Amino acid sequence: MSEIKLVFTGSSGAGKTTAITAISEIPVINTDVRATDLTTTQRKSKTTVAMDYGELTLEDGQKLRLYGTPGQQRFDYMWKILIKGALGLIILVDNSGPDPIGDLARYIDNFRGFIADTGAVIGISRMDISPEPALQRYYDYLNERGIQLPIFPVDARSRDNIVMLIHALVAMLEYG
Ligand SMILES: Nc1nc2c(ncn2[C@@H]2O[C@H](COP(=O)(O)OP(=O)(O)OP(=O)(O)O)[C@@H](O)[C@H]2O)c(=O)[nH]1
Ligand SMILES: [Mg+2]
Repeated sequence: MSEIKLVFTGSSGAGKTTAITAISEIPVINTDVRATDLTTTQRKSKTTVAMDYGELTLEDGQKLRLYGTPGQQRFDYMWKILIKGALGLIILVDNSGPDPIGDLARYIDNFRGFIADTGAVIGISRMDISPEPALQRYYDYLNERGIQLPIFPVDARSRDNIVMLIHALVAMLEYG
């Protein structure tokens, strides 16, 4: 594998655009616009309407093409388009949102075919703002559903955190 397409998905405000911007070695192409929908994006001024795109080359020369989906449900037609040809999925969940476990459930349901066939990792962001629910709640939820996926606490602004998440995913894809 010399070129790998990875997709970041998850709820609005979880940090998909932030994460791709933190690690991309090229200027990120994004489609963020001023948010007009204050109910879903009240904590930030911009939201992704189509996609983010960035690139990262790992130490071993593997080139990663990084795509971010919009988080808002009304742009969910992009999810199917962006997941085509992807080799791995990163689900980001905003721990400070009103229903983070429900958010995770929604993305697992939406991408369940892809997750079953390939691989995914889960990053829980904004835990510094809201430490609850604890990581164990997410593991309990996955266990109830018989799903085994790694979960990491991450700060989407941290390059190291996001690179670690990606290494975990790439290792899963290669050896899993
Ligand atoms: N305090 C804190 N802020 C974070 C953390 N992770 C991300 N953020 C902030 O949360 C916001 C996330 O915004 P975006 O990156 O636009 O989120 P998105 O997932 O792309 O959202 P949509 O495009 O609307 O779906 C940014 O303001 C980040 O700086 C974290 O762990 N802690
Ligand atoms: Mg975004």
